Formats: sequence, C-alpha cells, structure tokens
Amino acid sequence: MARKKDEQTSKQYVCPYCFSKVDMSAVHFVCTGSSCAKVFASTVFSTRDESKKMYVSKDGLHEIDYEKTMAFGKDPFSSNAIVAKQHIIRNSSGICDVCKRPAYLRVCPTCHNQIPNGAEEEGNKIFVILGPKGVGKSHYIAVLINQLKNAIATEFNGVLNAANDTTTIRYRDVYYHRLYEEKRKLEPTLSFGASDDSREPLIFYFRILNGEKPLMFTFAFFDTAGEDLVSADKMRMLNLNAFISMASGIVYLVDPMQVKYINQRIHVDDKPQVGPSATDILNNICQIIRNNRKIKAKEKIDIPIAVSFTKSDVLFKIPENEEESKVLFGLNSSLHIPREYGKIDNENFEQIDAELEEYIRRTIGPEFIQLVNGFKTHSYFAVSALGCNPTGHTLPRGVSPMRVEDPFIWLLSKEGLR
Ligand SMILES: Nc1nc2c(ncn2[C@@H]2O[C@H](COP(=O)(O)OP(=O)(O)OP(=O)(O)O)[C@@H](O)[C@H]2O)c(=O)[nH]1
Ligand SMILES: [Mg+2]
Ligand SMILES: [Zn+2]
Ligand SMILES: [Zn+2]
Repeated sequence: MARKKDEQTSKQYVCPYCFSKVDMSAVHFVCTGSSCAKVFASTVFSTRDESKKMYVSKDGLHEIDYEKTMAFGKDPFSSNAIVAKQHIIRNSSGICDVCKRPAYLRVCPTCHNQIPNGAEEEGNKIFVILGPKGVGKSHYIAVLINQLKNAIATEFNGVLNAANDTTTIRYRDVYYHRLYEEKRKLEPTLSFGASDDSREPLIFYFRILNGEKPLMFTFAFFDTAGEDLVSADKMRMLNLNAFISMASGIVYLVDPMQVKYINQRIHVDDKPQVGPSATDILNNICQIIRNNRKIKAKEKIDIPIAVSFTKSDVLFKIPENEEESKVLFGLNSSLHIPREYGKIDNENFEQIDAELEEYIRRTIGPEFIQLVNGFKTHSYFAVSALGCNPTGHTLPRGVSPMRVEDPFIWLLSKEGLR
C-alpha cells in the first residue's frame, strides 16, 4: 500500500499554465452542475461563513475563483476578482460539497486550470521556446504550430489539439489570420507588464499513436517579448524562471543577422541591427536553471536544448564577395539534404549539428559553444519560418517554411518518439 502511494506521488505533473508542480493526490475539482456555484455563493453569504468569504463576491451573487485571481496577480476582494462559472471543490474527494454528486473535472490547485485525463499515466512534457528581441520567436511559433498540426501530425501519425478555447482563439486571431490569410508580418510582442493576455501560454496537446503505447506531449508556447529575457532580474520578477526551469526541452533561438560577425559581412535588405550577445542571454538562462534546479557549476544541465538559427533563408543566398561567403552556408551544406520522412533521421541531424557547431564557433565564438556544452543533451539546427526575407510589412507570396520542425522532432525523440 505504502509503495503504491510512493509511486503515485513520485509521478510529476507540471501545470503548463502556472508552472507549479502539482501533487496529483491534492488536486481540486470543478462540479459541472449548473447551479452549484450560485447555491454555494448564496449559502456562504446567508450563513456569514467567515472562513469562506474570499470565495464569494460582496453581493453574494457569485462564487469567486480566489486562486485563479491570485495566479493572475489581481486582488480577489476588488472588482477584478475572477468569477467562477462552475463550483470549485477545494479538496481531492472528487465529490461536490453542494450537490453531493461526483465531479470528474480535475484542476490545478494553484491556478484552477484543467488537468487533462491521463496526466498521471502519461505525465506531461513541456517544451519552451526562448530567444532575445526580434529573433523571430512569434513568426516561428505561428508557423511551427501550423506545421505540427498539418505535416508532422500526418508524418508521425499524431494529432495536435489546442488544450482550451483561449488557445484556439488566440492562435487564430493573433497569428494564423494575420500571417496566413492577410499575408502580413506579425507585430513585435508586448512586454509582460504591458499586456495581460500574453501571461498565458498557448497550450497544445500532441498525441502520437505510433507504436504500442500512445505518447502524449504538452507544448506550452510562451511568446515572451524578447526584451523580457535580457535581464535575469526581470525574468525572476515575471516568474519566467519557473517556466524555464520546469521545461522538458528548450528551443533557444538565435538570429544570425544579429550576430556581429555575420551582420558585418552579409548583404540583405532591411537587415536588423547587431543584437545583444546571444552568449549573455543564454548565460542568464543557464544561471536561472542552475539556481532553480540546484545544479552545481560542474554538473551539466539535464534539460535537452535545441539551439536554432532562425531566418536561415538569408544564409542560402549567392555570395556577392569573398567576405560574405564566409558567413553563408554554400551549396555543399548538409542543410540541403532533406531528413528522411516518417522517422527520426539521426544521421541527418548529426551532420547538421557538426556543421553548425563549426559555423557557430567561427561566427559567434567558442564561449557560446562552451555554454551549450553545459547542457547534457544539445544539438544545433537552422530554421526559417518564412522561407524568404520580407521587405516591408506584407508577404505577397505567403510563407514557405524550411526545417521549422527539426528541433521539435529531435526533442521529441529524446522523450520517446521513434
Ligand atoms: N528572413 C527572415 N526574416 C524573418 C523570419 N521570421 C521573422 N523574420 C523577421 O524578423 C522580424 C522579427 O520577428 P518576430 O517573430 O516578430 O520576432 P520576435 O522574436 O517575436 O520579436 P519580439 O516579440 O520583439 O521579441 C520580423 O518582423 C521579420 O521581419 C524568417 O523566417 N526569415
Ligand atoms: Mg514576438
Ligand atoms: Zn455540484
Ligand atoms: Zn496551475
């Protein structure tokens, strides 16, 4: 009996909304009964039950989701308090204390977002995408989701589903509609403090039915504003540290044109300026993970990292001179060799990894390689969300992505995808 309990508690579920570790034996429930929230509010209000007054609005008409309100950093006793549409059961009995019927909808005790069925057997793997300002995160996320949903799901016999309506609507309105239908570039992402809705990541479940046992992955795409990643203090303030430290895999993006050595040699229209050092930002991220997970300086970080060049379309151009050819990929690059369809093509990934490591050593510097070597499992990739360099605000020919899925296929292979 004791052993069973141990096994149960050792299974870790990380809430992809608030990034707290959830003890699966102490979850909360939601009752789907249509009147329980109202009955609960009026009962607490009429009996003047002081111990529960934070769960009811001042007029006694609504149940308040105290925990979710707090998770959003709002005052539960003000008009900003979030109303609970359905009654919340704040214990793990699974029985509604109002209607006495069993409740089946489990929620995270910290933020009251839903916990999917099968969370304890399948666990959850959260993958995150990070990178400094203007590196191409938003475009990458927009295109990656579309690729995963269509091409990759078919290739690996899987399905990609949004975890909730907010994700569906936000992906459609903020990303898909603008990029694929209006054929316009996305705007820079607002800093955390400036917009509330960016606080919640886009969450998708990717279920793969290949093999004997289905595999389930959670993707939490947190479209951070690049400026929020520049200082370790700011990251701590925004709770980005929990988000990063709890990840099962990291995709770290680097814009080649923001690298000084490359920027000085490459000739392209609308070239971005040299950016903050990719090494410094990765160093911040490493420090945060080491502090949070208590990993000593000599030990390696046990989260796989896929370091990926964005906008790699610009590196395939025909060189205009000798200097420029030093920073371009050339005709013999392994990046021209397509990966094999429907399987993990490790040979292809290893070739690309070796070529890019050399390229990065030359262009960014050995300190960067050294930092990446501080991760037990790492590999280099080059992607392009748009497939071409946009001039102006529109994309008249639409998007033609290149290798955007490579880093994810590689990360998934580290978590059991075959
Ligand atoms: N050539 C090329 N340019 C790209 C590509 N993706 C993005 N860009 C350019 O890079 C700019 C910045 O891309 P975003 O996706 O907005 O970058 P971000 O990392 O989200 O930036 P912040 O939200 O400000 O942190 C875009 O406006 C495009 O001009 C690509 O695949 N190829
Ligand atoms: Mg952005
Ligand atoms: Zn009920
Ligand atoms: Zn939560």
